[in-house]
Amino acid sequence: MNRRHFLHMALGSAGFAFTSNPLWAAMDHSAHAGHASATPAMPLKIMSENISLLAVEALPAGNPHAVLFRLPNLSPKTAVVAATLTAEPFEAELVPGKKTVVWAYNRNIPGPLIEAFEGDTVEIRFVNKLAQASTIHWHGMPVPADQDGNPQDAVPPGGERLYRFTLPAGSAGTYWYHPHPHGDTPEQVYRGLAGLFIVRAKDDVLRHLAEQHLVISDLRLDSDVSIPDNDRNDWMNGREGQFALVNGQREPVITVGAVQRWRIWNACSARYLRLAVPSRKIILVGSDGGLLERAQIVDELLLAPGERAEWIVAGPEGDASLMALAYDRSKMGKVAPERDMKLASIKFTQDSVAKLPERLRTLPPKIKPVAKKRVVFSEIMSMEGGQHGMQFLVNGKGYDMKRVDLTSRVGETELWEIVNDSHMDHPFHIHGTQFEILDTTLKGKTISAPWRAHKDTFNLKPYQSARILITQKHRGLRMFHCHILEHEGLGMMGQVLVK
Ligand SMILES: [Cu+2]
Repeated sequence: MNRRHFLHMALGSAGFAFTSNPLWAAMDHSAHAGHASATPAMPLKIMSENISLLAVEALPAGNPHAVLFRLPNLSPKTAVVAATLTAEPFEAELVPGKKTVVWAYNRNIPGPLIEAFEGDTVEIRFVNKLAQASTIHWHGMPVPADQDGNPQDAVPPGGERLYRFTLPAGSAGTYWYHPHPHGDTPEQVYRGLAGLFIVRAKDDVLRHLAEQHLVISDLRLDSDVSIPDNDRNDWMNGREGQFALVNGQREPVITVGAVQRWRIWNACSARYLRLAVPSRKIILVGSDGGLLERAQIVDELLLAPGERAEWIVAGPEGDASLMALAYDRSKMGKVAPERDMKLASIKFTQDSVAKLPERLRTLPPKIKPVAKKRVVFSEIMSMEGGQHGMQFLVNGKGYDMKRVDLTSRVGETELWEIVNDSHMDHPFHIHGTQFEILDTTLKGKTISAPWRAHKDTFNLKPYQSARILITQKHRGLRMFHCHILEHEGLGMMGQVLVK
């Protein structure tokens, strides 16, 4: 925080700059207002210098896979989960013997795991000890709009509020929570604020299996072990640090004896995870919104930022690696070539064989849509005043928290066409409900979804489109946006009012 700078626009040909326009003005932070000048300044915190990154080896690797901290339930009542989440800066020892200031929930990185059953009422007191306004958004969960941490409902520094919601039948799944304030979401997440939420069903057919939880998060550390601000490249492409951690650890060792159920979160700001366990197959049983109808055997699985998956892990005795394989998402500017990254070692200590029921779940039948909507992600590069400029837009507009972009009716099923009219991948996410992908279209070729699933986040390749069925079950205002958090922060977000 002591190295924030505001770049002026004359950046030369080495990189892009951003035009001065109402979008950027809307993103301004009041503390920065004094920087307005004839030379348009970018109203964002930006690193202007080349920082020297900490060597990857400075973080210890090869430790046993850490168990996530579970948030204790303080409620004496049955079917009520009550707890407090406090967001605050604190000094964590990420590198042995050194202190890094992180922002975290209850001093945990990743944040605590909350567990509840369908039918439970959840009461979370949120205490904001940050110097910025913040909210808690319950990513993917069917909670009322006024309990979902909208940017309009920010809790000021030093303030607190209660989030209260009841988990409906059929909502079992693998979720997470993170801040969603206006403009500051990228920074609050990359400094450490994100936690996990599992909703369980009492009749879950896989409930007998032992679980492993793998939260994959991104981290960048300067050579002085501090977390640096975003640079220009981060704002364009989304931030990727030199580390992709699993439960806060570099390359932990996961031991698999008997058959296990893994829940995997992509909690990175922008890093795509093309997950694979080389020479072994993946048994995919769940997505963002709980179990699939049938297990799917795949060689690899792409998890875009915000997406989750459930796997069954079994296999012959031996050693293996969980990899994030190189994935080209068409970043802009001069960027390092994509490369494979090892996330974890896996030790299979016995020859275990997964025996799964043929049907894991029966999803409700598809409902015929009564309305249609179209959402287009786009980027504009301009040469305004001889300067490069870039905007991230939804239906041609940058985010305005006072504007309603679309209107839906509660309980009505709609067909949404989501279009990525840009040259870079963008993951689409919507609040308050989950949807089902019907098909995707790329270069004139339409492909039906390979299996039915409840989703709240999915990736669109450049110029790809998708058709989804979606039903909002609560009234109120909902955001939909790109889940590369820097793009969301720069305006690639819209609002649907559910009446
Ligand atoms: Cu994006």
